[in-house]
Amino acid sequence: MDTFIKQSGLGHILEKVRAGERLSLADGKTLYEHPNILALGYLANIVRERKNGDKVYFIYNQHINYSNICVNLCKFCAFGRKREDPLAYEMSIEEIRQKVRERLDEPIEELHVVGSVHPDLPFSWYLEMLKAIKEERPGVHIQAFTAVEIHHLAKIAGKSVQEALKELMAAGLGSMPGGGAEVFSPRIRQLTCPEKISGEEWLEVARTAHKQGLKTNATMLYGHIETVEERLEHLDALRRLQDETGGFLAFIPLAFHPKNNELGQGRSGTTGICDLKNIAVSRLMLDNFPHIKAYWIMLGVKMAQVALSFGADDLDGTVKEERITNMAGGEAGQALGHKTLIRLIREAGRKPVQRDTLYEKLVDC
Ligand code: V47
Repeated sequence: MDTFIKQSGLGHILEKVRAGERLSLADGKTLYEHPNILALGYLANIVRERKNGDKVYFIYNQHINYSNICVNLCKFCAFGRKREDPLAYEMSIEEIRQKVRERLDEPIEELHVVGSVHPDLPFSWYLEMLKAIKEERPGVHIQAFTAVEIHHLAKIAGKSVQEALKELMAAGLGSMPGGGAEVFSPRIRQLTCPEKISGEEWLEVARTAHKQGLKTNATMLYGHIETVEERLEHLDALRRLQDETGGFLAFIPLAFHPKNNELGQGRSGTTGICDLKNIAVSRLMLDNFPHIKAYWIMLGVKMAQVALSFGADDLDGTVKEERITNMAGGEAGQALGHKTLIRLIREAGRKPVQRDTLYEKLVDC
C-alpha cells in the first residue's frame, strides 16, 4: 500500500502522517486536488485508527428545533423563515416539554437544541426552556445553541458572551453544537450569509465557551461556492483555536443541500467523492481534533457508512426529528434505530460504541 501511495505522488504526505507531523495548507491543497480517493482514504485512516482504533461512536439523542423564525435568512438555508411566512413556526415551552415527554421511555443521553436568530424571544425564554427540559428529563445532557445563537442571546440580554454562557450553563446548558460556522472566509459570508456574525466572531464565541469549560463542536458547510483554499483556511482557523483551548470535541463537515434555498438554485448537491474528500482531508488537517463525525442525516446513510473507512469515527445518533436538512431536500430520513446504527458500523468492519456527548460514558455494543 505504501508503494501505491508513493506512486500516487503522496509519499511526502505519507511520511508526515506516519511521523505525526502537522500537514501544511499546501499539503491540504495537494490532497483536495488529488484524483485518487483511495489514497486519501488510506492516509486519513492512519490518523483515524491512531486516534480511535476500530471504534465508531454513536449516541442516543433527540433533536429539538424550537423555532425557524430568523432575522438572518442565509441564502443556503431552507429552514429559516420570516415571521409572516406560512411555514414559520415557534414552539411554546409546553410544546417543548411535550416533545421531551413523548420519548421518556427511550434511553436518550442528549438533547440537541438548535433554532434560529429569533427577532423577539427574550433571553429569559431560553433559560426557561433549558430549565423545562431538565425538569422533564433531569439526567439528560443538553447540547444547545450554535455560536451564532449564543452571540445573539448575549446581545439581547445586554451581557457579555461570557456572562450569558454562565447563566445558560447554570440553567442546564451542557455543551454547544458546531453549527453556524459555514465557511469563515469574509468573501463567502458576504455572498451567502451577510447578516450572520463574522468568522472571527464565531471563533471568539467558541474561544469564550472553551475558556469556561464548555465543550463545543465545529462544522464547515461545503459544496457550494467556496474554493479549496477557503476550506483550508477554515480548517486552519479551527486547528489554531484547538491548539489554544483544546475545547473542540468533533468536527462535522456538512454537505450543502440545494433544495428550497436561494444559493441552491441551478446547483446540484455534492457528489460522493466530494463528500469523502472533505471527510478525509479534515481528518488529516485537523490533527488535534479527537473526532470527525459523518452526520448521516446530511451525508445519507450509505455515504456516512462508507465515510467510516475515510477518516470518520462517529455517525452522530438516533435523531428522530430534524428540520434543517429535511427542509433543504435531505433524503436520508430523520430517525435511525440504535440497532440499525450498530449494524451499519459492524458491516463497515468497525466496533460500535455507544457514547455520551462528551465521549466519556462509553458502552461497547
Ligand atoms: O449551521 C443550513 C447547516 C447547520 C443547510 O454539532 C445546511 O454535532 C446543508 O450544525 N445544506 C446546523 N447544511 C446543523 C449543525 C449540526 C448538525 C448535526 C450535528 C451537529 C453537531 C451540528 O446546518 C447550520 C448550517 O451550517 N445548513 N442549511 C443546507 N441547505
